[in-house]
Amino acid sequence: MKVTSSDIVISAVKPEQYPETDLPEFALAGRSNVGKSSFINKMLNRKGLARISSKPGKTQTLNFYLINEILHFVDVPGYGYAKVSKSERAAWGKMIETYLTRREQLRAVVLIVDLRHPPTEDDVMMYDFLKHYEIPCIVIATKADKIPRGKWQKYLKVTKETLDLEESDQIVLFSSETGEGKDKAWSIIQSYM
Ligand SMILES: Nc1nc2c(ncn2[C@@H]2O[C@H](COP(=O)(O)OP(=O)(O)OP(=O)(O)O)[C@@H](O)[C@H]2O)c(=O)[nH]1
Ligand SMILES: [Mg+2]
Repeated sequence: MKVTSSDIVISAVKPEQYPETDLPEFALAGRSNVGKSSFINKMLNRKGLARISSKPGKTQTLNFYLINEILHFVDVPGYGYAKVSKSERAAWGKMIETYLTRREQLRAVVLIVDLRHPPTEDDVMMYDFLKHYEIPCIVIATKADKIPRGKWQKYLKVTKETLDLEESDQIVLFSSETGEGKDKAWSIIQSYM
């Protein structure tokens, strides 16, 4: 897809703040610091639209991005960041669960994992959560630029096996540095619109 316009619409923490439209929506889920915001920026050809940080926990709210006036990306705070209190973690869980289970226009979750490492327990839990609620899932294995091309398939296999990925779920090798996988990711997203 050729992105001609993109902008942040709102940072929301509760359903009353979600944009009132029925545009198709795609939420980004993944471990803190895995590269969700970088994925958004690469897909939109925007360097600094979604905030990126070397410190985990940068994204704290549900950030809605309107693209070409026809769809939304929703940047979601990452999970698995150790320096978070129990009560903060519970609040996070409630916010995400409310959004994922109630948002009717949610077409698919883009689950971002790090190609370099097997998916974590939290990644597997998130994948199983999506399966349980029958929310379609697109897996993005990012940071591929950190692995030699000749080893990509080997690492991808570990990712698939650790998640116990279902046949119907697509997986894309991606890099926010090089743009690897960008066209494929867009075409899968469009197939859910
Ligand atoms: N080499 C490389 N680095 C990446 C890639 N994607 C993200 N990074 C780096 O990983 C770090 C975290 O990226 P973010 O996009 O902020 O991660 P996030 O998942 O949004 O993090 P939170 O908002 O904290 O949950 C940054 O230093 C990025 O530059 C990639 O494809 N390749
Ligand atoms: Mg982020």
